[in-house]
Amino acid sequence: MSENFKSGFVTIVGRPNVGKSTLMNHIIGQKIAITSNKPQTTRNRIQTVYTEENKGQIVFLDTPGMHQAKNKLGEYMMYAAKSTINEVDLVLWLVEPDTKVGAGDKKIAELLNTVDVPVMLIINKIDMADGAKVGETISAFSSLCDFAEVVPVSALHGQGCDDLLDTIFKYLPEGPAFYDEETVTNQTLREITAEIIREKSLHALNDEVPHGIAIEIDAMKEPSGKKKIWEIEATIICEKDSHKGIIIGKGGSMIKKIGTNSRYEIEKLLDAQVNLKLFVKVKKDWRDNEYQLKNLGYKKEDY
Ligand SMILES: Nc1nc2c(ncn2[C@@H]2O[C@H](COP(=O)(O)OP(=O)(O)OP(=O)(O)O)[C@@H](O)[C@H]2O)c(=O)[nH]1
Ligand SMILES: [Mg+2]
Repeated sequence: MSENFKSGFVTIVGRPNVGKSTLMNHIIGQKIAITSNKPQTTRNRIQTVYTEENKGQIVFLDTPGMHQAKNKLGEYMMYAAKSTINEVDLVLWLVEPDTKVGAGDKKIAELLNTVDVPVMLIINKIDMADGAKVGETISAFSSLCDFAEVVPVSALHGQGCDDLLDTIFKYLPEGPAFYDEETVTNQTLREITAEIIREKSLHALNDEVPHGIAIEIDAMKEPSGKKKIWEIEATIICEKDSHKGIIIGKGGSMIKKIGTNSRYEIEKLLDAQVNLKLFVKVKKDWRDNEYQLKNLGYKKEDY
């Protein structure tokens, strides 16, 4: 390890749907966090590790999009995001070029103005805007915080991401790596599997149904002996009887689609064949039930 090796923790915060998870996945070169075009996709704090030989190690924290919580799950998500800002060496605030500074942005700025560590403004999705729009966004947001740096990127296409990494390293202290080079995430295979099924549900379903979904992995058996197939059983939890019907679909068509899309990606993750059985269960208003939330793994104590 080189003498000037740097290491530190970096949180990615911002409003829902601005591309936080996409950016983190792109930087580490693997899909760990699920993404979708629906807001409030990420529900937990997701840690990944980026290591560059002889240069340094960045531990990224992807967080749920900051929004006005409307239920206990929302409160948990806000806690998962907000609590990161006091535990890191650097904060990345991600915004979109077409974002007008709104009440939500002002709230985030207020929060970020309370931290001692440097805050960088990242303008994401520059592939969707011209230079003038990006410039206007920078001016508008610069009045809210005293940013250490401003970096425009496209998380989807990778534009600006090398510059971003170089800039991040400038702000990290010298120190040894926190994790060995092989470590990519703190998420277990079981957790990633559940999230893949939730992502495919988010992609397939519309309106309010996806927001009320959680995934429970009931069984996940590694192949043993001659059998080379993982046996996975999972339950899609929803909060209303009417949602259950929608998730199952006409003649089971919707759940079949979610199952096929999930299996394809879980097989890539596990690099093996998978036999996936999906069930659907209603847990009325689970998003406002402390006990159910904890059972489904949404626990503040984990942070
Ligand atoms: N065109 C374009 N789309 C992007 C870019 N980055 C992300 N997206 C899209 O924006 C949507 C939201 O991306 P996510 O990464 O899920 O956003 P997020 O900020 O993690 O959202 P939450 O988890 O809900 O807070 C997805 O449809 C992405 O494909 C980008 O650089 N360019
Ligand atoms: Mg996300």
